[in-house]
Amino acid sequence: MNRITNLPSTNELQKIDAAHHIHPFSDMAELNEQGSRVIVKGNGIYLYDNDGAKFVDAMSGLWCVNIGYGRTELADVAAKQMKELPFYNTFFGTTHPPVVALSEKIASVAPTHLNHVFFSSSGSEANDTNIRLVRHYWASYGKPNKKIIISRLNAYHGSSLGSASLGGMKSMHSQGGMPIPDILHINQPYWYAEGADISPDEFGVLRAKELENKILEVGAEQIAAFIAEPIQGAGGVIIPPETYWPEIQRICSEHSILLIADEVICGFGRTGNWFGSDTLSIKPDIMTIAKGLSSGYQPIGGSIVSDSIVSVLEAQGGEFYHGYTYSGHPVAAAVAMENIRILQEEKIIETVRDKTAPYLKKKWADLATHPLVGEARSLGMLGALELSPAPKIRAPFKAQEGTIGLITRNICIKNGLIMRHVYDKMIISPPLIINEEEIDNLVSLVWKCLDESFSKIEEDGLMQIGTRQIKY
Ligand code: PXG
Repeated sequence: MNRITNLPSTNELQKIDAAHHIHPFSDMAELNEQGSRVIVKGNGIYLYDNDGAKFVDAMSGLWCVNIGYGRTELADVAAKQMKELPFYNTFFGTTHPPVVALSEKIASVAPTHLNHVFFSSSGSEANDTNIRLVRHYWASYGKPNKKIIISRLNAYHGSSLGSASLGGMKSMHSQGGMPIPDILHINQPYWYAEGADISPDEFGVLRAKELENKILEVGAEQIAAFIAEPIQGAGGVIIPPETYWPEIQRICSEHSILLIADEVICGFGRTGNWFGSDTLSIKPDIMTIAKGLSSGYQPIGGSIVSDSIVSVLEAQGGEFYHGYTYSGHPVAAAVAMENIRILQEEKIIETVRDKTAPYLKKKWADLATHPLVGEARSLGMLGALELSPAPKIRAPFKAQEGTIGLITRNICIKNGLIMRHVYDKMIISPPLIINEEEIDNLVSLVWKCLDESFSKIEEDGLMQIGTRQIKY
């Protein structure tokens, strides 16, 4: 391999990393034993490690580098802003031009009734804001008992105490005393694994009705909001049946429950429109944003809030005792603004909607004919493959859930493809700038990796059918 930097050797970096760096979501002993992958450079849809190996980044970093790597315009804007005004806060009656411009810009691309932005530095913080905001809203409205937030099992809303409580990952709840009080969970609209013999459409309605049943059980007078990702990302790119969202929308309106669409992954073009809510015809009261807002070039997130919520808060008066030092950080705001300029001027979202997403959809759907694939689904620039030893009957493997996914993931890395596994699902979320030729290359790499994985699984005697245990 040809090294492309003058950095210390990979081995040295790994040693120092192991000695001093605690990684997110990692088994420390195992990782330190293996050594971390050292990524040093990115360009377009490609990443390079410290030894010069090149990877197709089919995950856009962590679902965020929507405009791809290497856009120096964003670096220039950041440098300019740092020289001009590297920081000032937005507390105590102050503002600054980058946050003014970005707020207006976000309001202009968001659904027409969402015109107010509360900024954070991440999706987790934004969802923490949402918990406090919806409770504060109902208290201001004269209904202080409306405090409960309903979410879904296998949702991901972040890693802070509040946002991870909203999330429905049982493994996360098992550490650190979660969920916090007044958060309830219903089942997810995951037809492939949980829909048994009923049709996706019937299943979508049934799963949405769980929200209504929960509201009737607990009492709408106690419930503040329902939160959901339009399409679940970290849970495994779970695309709900078409019947699901209209029914959820009806239930929220009829029972006066606020609807929070967590657009951290779906927002800023991922589904072929500005927001997943546009693609799926959802009308949320609040949208959570982060990731694609700056294409990951700066940490920035926020909550886009409806006119009607803001008018109640204004009418009530008084302070919302909430804010982060970096709410509306000028450098992050300027970079986000530049990212949106690029999305707009280069018509990146239109290209996804009209050209590359339909192209990916066709190519991705062909993968369902592979003998290891039980379902190949995609929407916009999101895709998932359900691995199965008996695809026709959507059977799970006998091996512990995640074993086959991990084997396949490691084969992908070996072949220069960064594709994630969520248990035995393989998922992609490539940069929105991926072109048709790159999609061809990505999908043929996926075929190759699936073939290798198939052989390895057979060789290891793992092609055995098991019974489904749902894990989050
Ligand atoms: N909501 C959604 C829908 C997300 O996907 C967050 C909130 C939290 O955002 P921050 O910026 O606080 O991380 C996310 C983040 C994974 C993975 O393994 C996914 C996320 C983060 C880390 C790992 O797929 N999504």
